[in-house]
Amino acid sequence: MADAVVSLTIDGTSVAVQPGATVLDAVNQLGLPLPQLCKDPDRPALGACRTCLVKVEGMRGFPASCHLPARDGMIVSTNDPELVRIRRGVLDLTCGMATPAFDRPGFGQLSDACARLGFFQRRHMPWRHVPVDDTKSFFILDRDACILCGRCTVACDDVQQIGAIALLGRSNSTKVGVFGDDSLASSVCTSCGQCVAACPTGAIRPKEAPSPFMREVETTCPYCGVGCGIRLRVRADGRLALMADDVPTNRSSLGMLCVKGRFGTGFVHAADRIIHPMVRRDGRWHQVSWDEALDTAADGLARHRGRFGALASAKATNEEGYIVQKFVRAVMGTNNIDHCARLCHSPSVVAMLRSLGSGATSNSYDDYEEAGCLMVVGSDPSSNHPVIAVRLRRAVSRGARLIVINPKRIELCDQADLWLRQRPGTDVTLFNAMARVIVDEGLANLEFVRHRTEGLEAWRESLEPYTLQFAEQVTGVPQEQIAQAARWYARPAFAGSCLMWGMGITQHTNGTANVHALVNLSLVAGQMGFPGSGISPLRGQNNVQGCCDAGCLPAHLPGYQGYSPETLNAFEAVWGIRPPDNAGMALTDMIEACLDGSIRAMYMVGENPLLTEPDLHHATRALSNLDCLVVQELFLHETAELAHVFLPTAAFAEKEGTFTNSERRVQRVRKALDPPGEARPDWWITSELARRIADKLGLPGAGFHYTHSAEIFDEMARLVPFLGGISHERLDREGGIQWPCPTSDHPGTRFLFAESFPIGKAKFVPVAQTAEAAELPDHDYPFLLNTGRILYHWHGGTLTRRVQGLLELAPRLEVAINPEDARRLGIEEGTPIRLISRRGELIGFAQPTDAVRPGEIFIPFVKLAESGANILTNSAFDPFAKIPEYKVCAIRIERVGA
Ligand SMILES: Nc1nc2c(c(=O)[nH]1)N[C@H]1C(S)=C(S)[C@@H](COP(=O)(O)OP(=O)(O)OC[C@H]3O[C@@H](n4cnc5c(=O)[nH]c(N)nc54)[C@H](O)[C@@H]3O)O[C@H]1N2
Ligand SMILES: Nc1nc2c(c(=O)[nH]1)N[C@H]1C(S)=C(S)[C@@H](COP(=O)(O)OP(=O)(O)OC[C@H]3O[C@@H](n4cnc5c(=O)[nH]c(N)nc54)[C@H](O)[C@@H]3O)O[C@H]1N2
Ligand code: SF4
Ligand code: SF4
Ligand SMILES: [Mo]
Repeated sequence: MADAVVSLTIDGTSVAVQPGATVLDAVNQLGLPLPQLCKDPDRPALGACRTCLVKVEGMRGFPASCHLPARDGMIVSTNDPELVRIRRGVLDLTCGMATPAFDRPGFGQLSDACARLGFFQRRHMPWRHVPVDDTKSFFILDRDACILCGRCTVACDDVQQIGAIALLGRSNSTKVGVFGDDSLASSVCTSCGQCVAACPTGAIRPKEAPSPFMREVETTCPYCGVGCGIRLRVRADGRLALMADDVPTNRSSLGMLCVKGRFGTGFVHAADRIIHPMVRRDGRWHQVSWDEALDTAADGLARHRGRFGALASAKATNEEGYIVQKFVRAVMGTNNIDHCARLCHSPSVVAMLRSLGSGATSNSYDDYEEAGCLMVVGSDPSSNHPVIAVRLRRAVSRGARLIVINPKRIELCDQADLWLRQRPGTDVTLFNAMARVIVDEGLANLEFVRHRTEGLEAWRESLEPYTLQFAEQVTGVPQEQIAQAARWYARPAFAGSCLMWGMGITQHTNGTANVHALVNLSLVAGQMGFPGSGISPLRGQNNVQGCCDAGCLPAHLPGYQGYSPETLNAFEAVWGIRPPDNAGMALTDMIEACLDGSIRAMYMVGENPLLTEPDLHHATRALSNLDCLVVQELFLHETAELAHVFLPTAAFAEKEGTFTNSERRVQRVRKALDPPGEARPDWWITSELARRIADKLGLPGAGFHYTHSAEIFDEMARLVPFLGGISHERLDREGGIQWPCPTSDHPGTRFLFAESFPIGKAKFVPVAQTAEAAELPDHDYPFLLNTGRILYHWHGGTLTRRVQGLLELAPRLEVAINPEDARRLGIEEGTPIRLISRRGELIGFAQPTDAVRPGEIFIPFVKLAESGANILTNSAFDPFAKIPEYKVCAIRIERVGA
């Protein structure tokens, strides 16, 4: 409020507000109880409900304060007797249309306002009873309590750009409803709950009443890399309320959430959460003390120092990732440290580090909204980055062109100007051909290419074979579409072009080549380094960006620093121990090393490879071979069942720290609850383990004596230049900050590469189309299997299967199959079918849809039956990034019982 210049008096109290504020803003700043039924705090005023009326000296009548600009020297009253009489009349009429949900404590501004004015008696309206729509799992629509203020429809339409609900009918018969007056469940509603948060009466309200809550804690969503701000509410009984609220001031999410962030945090209270340390002896789990568990783990791991590997967790905080890698390097003497980024964006990191010197998203979500062209490749944001999808929809409604490149029809195709539907595994050809169009048609940004890049000539020669004709043959995409996409991308209608990609690019045996092809394209078009442009490998887990930054990678120390003598010196100076100087094993290599015995002990923090690794029979054989497996987790999941020691950890809502999201924004994670039972934060557990092993082996201690995660952040910020200016204290004061932020007075960085690249000039790297995939359909296994995700589940489902409402929204494994194939095989909607690959089989339920082409099948890899998709997939991997080919393998299909 530093430069507030407008001051006014309300009910005798003076208040200062920013220019542009309304009188209602000033009233709210003073915390006065003025009803404002149709005003969503995050939205412009609708001025529909006429309840926020005020009296202003020298002004006639009683204006609605939500529409009234605050002016210097105004004298305002909210409780003038005549005014109160009129407001009562308005509320009386309003109540005449609705039965406020009085019985929902903590809910309903209308009921609060009525209670203040003594309207309790109007509880039931015998003349009006509309059945409640309870077809969605988390909330209901109870039209008896609706005052037709329209806030929910604005939330659905204008904010989330979904348009599931509208005000239907006219005058007397107007009501909130869905298209065709059907149930909510039949609509396109995604259960994001923006309407629930907006409704002032409780007409749309959560099924589970929030009950009086004791406090609210602002933190960061634990699910995806968008990194939305959420407000957790802690109820009187010490549990989280079912519904979390959004944080309007969060600069990444701008007050939006999806279903998982809003309603999906209940897994922390799951009945089967493990809250005591355990040791497995004679095939049975025994609950033991922390001392015994830690000593047993320390013994087992110390015994195999040198034949040891660790996985960190992209679900845990930056501080916890940093501590795990420090333990592995300083105490276990190895760089065998990795995490799920290997299975995810490792090709992006490998290719971008080589070409540009930075593996991170170059731009910000704000750039997506400013861009003139958006190209979304091998990524399904509506289900996997839902709040980014909102921003893309908003950009389209402002006139940006949207190009979707995906073999599967995804929701965004409905908004797209152009959808290229290539054959899986042919992306190199597609992007090389687009690049050739840009070069041949003179669309290249020569200025950028000349000053900022090198290697153009050799690369240009390598494009020779990729004519449009050749590309059409290989990819199946019509030539004209390839050329059109290239032209739009290189020359957007306004501002710049944003290129974003996901697992459809990376999870292939040619994943690194795919990313190079994309980066080359953006270089030749010069589409980075200015507002509305840039390249984004959309990050998956809530903290996978942070886990990479913190050094949980085998080839890099924290901050992507290599093992040069100078860097090792710097780490030795802080740690007191020199990290080893040779690159360690990647996750996928470690799995193989378990089989050949070169790894005998593993420490696994917050990952579940026995659902998420490819070819699960193979992975199970590997991990069963270990002499010591220590798992640090919330749940006794598939991998933990094989462990020797289980260390129960605190979940995101039970600890302090930071996550870093997909736009490089470091954000605070705050403690709302005490960890249950004996669970402890990951950083505490790893530090204890480190100290015990160092003692046991007589190694120097390396300083694992932390009392708060802020101290760990400070140590990391000392060693990682791009985090140097960030601290918990600063984040608490200013909100999230985007790295690079080298000094404490640096504001953070919205986009990278404005002037230069970390390696000086960016490199064009020629890449050629290789085999489309390691295993393609053949006579025996005629279908191509594509695996991925759905909105309502998280990976194998370890978290989301424990949230009842999410499970209700997606209770069984649906197998997307083209209707033509279904007809030929005599399969109908819901028919149980068996999917069989060379490695395993599982049963799902057919869902005929033209989202997939004939010959292609799509399933999410969540385990909703006896197994998950990875029982089928192939462990063949990309030679550079070591990422498995999750997106392509061959299967055959049988009707169950046939
Ligand atoms: N609801 C939900 N959200 C999530 C997750 C979750 O489990 N559930 N997981 C998070 C994580 S860790 C990640 S990494 C992200 C992943 O987010 P996305 O990258 O969007 O994930 P996927 O659904 O695996 O795959 C994306 C798309 O790749 C397409 N594809 C398949 N083969 C090809 C190909 O050869 N070429 C091209 N161009 N496309 C192809 C598929 O059709 C699919 O639509 O999501 C994050 N968000
Ligand atoms: N077929 C197929 N397989 C895939 C993919 C695909 O597209 N297709 N995608 C791959 C990708 S991109 C990814 S990222 C991987 C994901 O693979 P994983 O990382 O193995 O999957 P998650 O289920 O997210 O595992 C996270 C675990 O962390 C635990 N956890 C949550 N919070 C905390 C915490 O604070 N501390 C600790 N210690 N643990 C915590 C959860 O209980 C959960 O078990 O899957 C990969 N597997
Ligand atoms: S359901 Fe709630 S938000 Fe929607 S129109 Fe009715 S009262 Fe307003
Ligand atoms: S978009 Fe991602 S970060 Fe945002 S609420 Fe949904 S799961 Fe959480
Ligand atoms: Mo991922």
